[in-house]
Amino acid sequence: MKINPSNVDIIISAVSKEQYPETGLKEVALSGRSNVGKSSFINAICGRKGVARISSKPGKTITLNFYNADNKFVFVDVPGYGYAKQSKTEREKWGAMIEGYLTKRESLSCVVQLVDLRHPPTQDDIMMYDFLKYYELPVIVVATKSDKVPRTKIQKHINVIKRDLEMESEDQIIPFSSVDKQKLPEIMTALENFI
Ligand SMILES: Nc1nc2c(ncn2[C@@H]2O[C@H](COP(=O)(O)OP(=O)(O)OP(=O)(O)O)[C@@H](O)[C@H]2O)c(=O)[nH]1
Ligand SMILES: [Mg+2]
Repeated sequence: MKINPSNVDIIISAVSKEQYPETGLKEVALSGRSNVGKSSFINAICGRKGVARISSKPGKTITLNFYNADNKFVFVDVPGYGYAKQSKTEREKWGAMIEGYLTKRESLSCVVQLVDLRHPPTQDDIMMYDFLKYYELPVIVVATKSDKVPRTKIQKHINVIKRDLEMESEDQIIPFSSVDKQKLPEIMTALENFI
């Protein structure tokens, strides 16, 4: 699968379910804590720098952003969790929106769960992974910012993430860097299984 960068665009920033677009395409949702690199991942995969907005302030994204990836599938940028400065009301609003989308969306075909390769998963990461597995959603775990980890240590960090998430053997984990994009072919192959 090849994505033509000039055929990638935002469809809508949705604030409610009535606004979710009906494209007839399958959807791939990005989940992960705030600042882990979800928007950068979309830009890297689509080959277009500015298509998904990269937050200068974490926690800024409070909408579900739908991106048409060259009519092959739709990326859904989900607002990040675990942002400390969010109020309780904001967290509740976030929870209702995400839960509704992830559990009821028929066109959703898989979730890319992003975790930071540099650190062990947080409690929120573990909860999110368990939530996705509870709802039997196919998950690809992508460990971001691999350019910040020495090559010889990458496998060790991957093993920690696998262990702490208690990852199911059928789920794939791929280290990735939106800066060097070295593992782009592996990511595309993993996505192809679901679209
Ligand atoms: N070195 C490095 N930095 C990255 C990588 N991916 C993202 N970043 C940086 O991490 C910061 C956050 O990236 P975003 O893509 O905005 O993260 P996000 O998960 O979309 O954040 P929210 O929208 O707030 O949930 C930015 O400064 C990015 O430039 C990566 O692979 N390597
Ligand atoms: Mg973002």
